Amino acid sequence: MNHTDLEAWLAAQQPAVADALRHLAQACVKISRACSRGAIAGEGGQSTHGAVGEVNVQGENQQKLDVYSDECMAEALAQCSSVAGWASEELEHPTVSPNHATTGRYLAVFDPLDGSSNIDANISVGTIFSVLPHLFPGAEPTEAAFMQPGRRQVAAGYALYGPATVLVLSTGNGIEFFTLDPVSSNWLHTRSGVQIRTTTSEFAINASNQRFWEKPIQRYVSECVAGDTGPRARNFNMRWVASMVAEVHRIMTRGGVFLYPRDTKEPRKPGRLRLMYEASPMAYLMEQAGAKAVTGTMDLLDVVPDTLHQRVPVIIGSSDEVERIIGYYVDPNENVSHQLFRHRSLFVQSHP
Ligand code: AFP
Repeated sequence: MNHTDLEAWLAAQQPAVADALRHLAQACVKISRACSRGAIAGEGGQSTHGAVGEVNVQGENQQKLDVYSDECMAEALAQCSSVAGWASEELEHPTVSPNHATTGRYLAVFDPLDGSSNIDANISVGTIFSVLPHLFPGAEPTEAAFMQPGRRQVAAGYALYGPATVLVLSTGNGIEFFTLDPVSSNWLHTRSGVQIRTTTSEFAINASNQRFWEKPIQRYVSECVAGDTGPRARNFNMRWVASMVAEVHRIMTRGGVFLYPRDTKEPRKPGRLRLMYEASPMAYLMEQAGAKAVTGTMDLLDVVPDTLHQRVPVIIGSSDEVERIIGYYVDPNENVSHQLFRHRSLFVQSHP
């Protein structure tokens, strides 16, 4: 079968947005190459495999591939005339484009290498990105310029570095899949208009946190685990990759629900995942695929960020299951925090 490529699809998009996506996709090709070379990645004796030996702004152990991936994204975006600035999981503050700060119409936000604790084990990792409008074009973007809810995104996507490298994009008109041809380094268009099944019998959650979960999540998971002996009267399956990109891509291809709810493990943190470069872009893609994305008490795309690295509870996937979980949060007998957290996060966080 002959596939058209990314360029053909970008030609039909708004040119400045297409330019941002083109540069992001180019960075993902370089990251994919480094991931696929594993322990032999790197040049001139400089391996890009293994730990840096330092913690990043999130308080997490940084991998050399985290740093390399961040550099690939920054290098690509610095060349992009439509992007005025960007923010990364790896850096505390946003970067102002050296050449296009006052001319770029868009801002980019990204997690350069999601799931990087998987690298040593050679398990799938990915890159997540989001494109937001620069609301003050002509002025250098400040941190405040990035504080926009996910609903404002003009595009979002991810690259999954798995057995094949896959790029998933949306500019608000549905979901497109591209597969990287490792020989030509071309992104070939492999699926269009992807829709997520509304029903599923598969869920993904880090069950080791069970004792810290809120009541609605306790109920939901215990009912799934009870299977055909419980109120759901059917068996469920559970998955956990520890890489949100891989979890989301599985849901894109065969349905499912992914949960990283707010818990009491570290009460200062309202969730594990970051709003701006993990939850918001994935929520945008989920909605574009006909699925749902919520915190439990509100749509993820309506959460207004307080800070760049803000965390948020995440419940995303097949709409029947997400609707059911929302119902458990609304039920006054189940819910411990609905009134408090209905409108927005009450937390303004400091790092990590
Ligand atoms: P990193 O971006 O720091 O690698 O974190 C990955 C992640 O945020 C997300 O991809 C996973 O769903 C989640 O962490 C896994 O966390 P635990 O398995 O430690 O709960």
